[in-house]
Amino acid sequence: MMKFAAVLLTFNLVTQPLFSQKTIRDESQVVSYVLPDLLKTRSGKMVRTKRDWEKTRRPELLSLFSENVYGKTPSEKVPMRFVQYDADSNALGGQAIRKQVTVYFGKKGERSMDILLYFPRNVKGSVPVFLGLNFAGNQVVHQDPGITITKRWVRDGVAPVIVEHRATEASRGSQAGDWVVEDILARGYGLATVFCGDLQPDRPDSFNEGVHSLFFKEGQNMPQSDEWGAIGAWAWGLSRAMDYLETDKMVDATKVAVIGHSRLGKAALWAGAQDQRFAMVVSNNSGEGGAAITRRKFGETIEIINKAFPHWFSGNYKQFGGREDALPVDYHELIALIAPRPVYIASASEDWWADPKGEYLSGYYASPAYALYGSEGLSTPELPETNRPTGAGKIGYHLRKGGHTMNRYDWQQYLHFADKWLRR
Ligand code: GTR
Repeated sequence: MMKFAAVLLTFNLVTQPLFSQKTIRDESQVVSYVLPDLLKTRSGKMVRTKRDWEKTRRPELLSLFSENVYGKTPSEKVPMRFVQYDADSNALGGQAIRKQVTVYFGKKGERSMDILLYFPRNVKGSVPVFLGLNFAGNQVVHQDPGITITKRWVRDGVAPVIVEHRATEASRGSQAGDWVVEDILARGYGLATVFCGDLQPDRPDSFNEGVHSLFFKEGQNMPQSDEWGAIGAWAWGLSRAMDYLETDKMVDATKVAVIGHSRLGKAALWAGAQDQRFAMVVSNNSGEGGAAITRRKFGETIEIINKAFPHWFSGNYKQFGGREDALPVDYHELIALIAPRPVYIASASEDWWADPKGEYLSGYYASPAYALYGSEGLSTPELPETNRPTGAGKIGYHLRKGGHTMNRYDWQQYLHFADKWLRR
């Protein structure tokens, strides 16, 4: 998923004037910066209690992220209908129960998303569930021939897996390494996943094809500057998937962890920040516009991300390219919006583009919000060594050795963390 960014970066390095800032990939080039004070309201009052936080600062931060970063999520409810079209109580060689559910949105079901669910077969009663969006259709998470292959437009991927933006049979299980379904089930968790392209295809000209159009006023075909972009729509879809999970007796809806990798990690964080029904949030290599502190300007920047992916954020976010210091928030405040719920942030050592240190620091600087609840966050600004998970409290972190991906090592840490916080 780095392809486009890498091309853009090469371009950037060769033709610097395209961007106003030099790309930083060396810690010594990071200049000092001042973060917005997490515990100070816009009117200058200090937040001292969780009541102050919940009544004043948390809503204020949510509005600031909505208006300036991701765009406002519509508050109107759309009619929804859940249709389960598949059930297999003997899936994955007998290890799993599989279900597939279509969620129809709108009076006439104009838009829809498919949820693929796996549950451990040997567990009685409801189970905690990991919920995450995938990049190329539900069939990529496992070879299982029972999964419906998406017919929708897919952004990336090479033949024979994806041909002319359509998924083929060969795409089954093509991202299974990101999901390790059997491991998740063996630990007693369920998994629910949705293709992000069901909500909005990941390209700039697709606002009419996704859920945005359900909320457009007569004659409108683009979001307004303060309205949501694709990340907003993906996050909204996660909340709608949660609406379904609340109705499924096999799910313990009080123990749903929302998870995502990279651009979908940004969506998971934004979903977790807005929707407090998510009991835990996992950000895997979410980088710029996700967990990374943007004022560090390390790797990808606001200017670069808005040029490469103009549809991800609100129109207003474009104003902050090259002007990080003018942004009224930084991303430690996004993490803090998850408090006091457990959050896990993961980076990878070779993923400098996503700024591992900036991702770690957002956890560290979010810690005072956890302290308001008597919960521990991260206690040192020092980035831990590779493959040494850290955080005894409600903020977990690791720097995995390797590149930009989500893999079995990452999942082992998420499952440990979930055992600690969701199983009590
Ligand atoms: C890159 C983008 C990152 C990250 C990544 C991904 O091209 O620059 O912000 O989201 O894509 O989603 O894999």
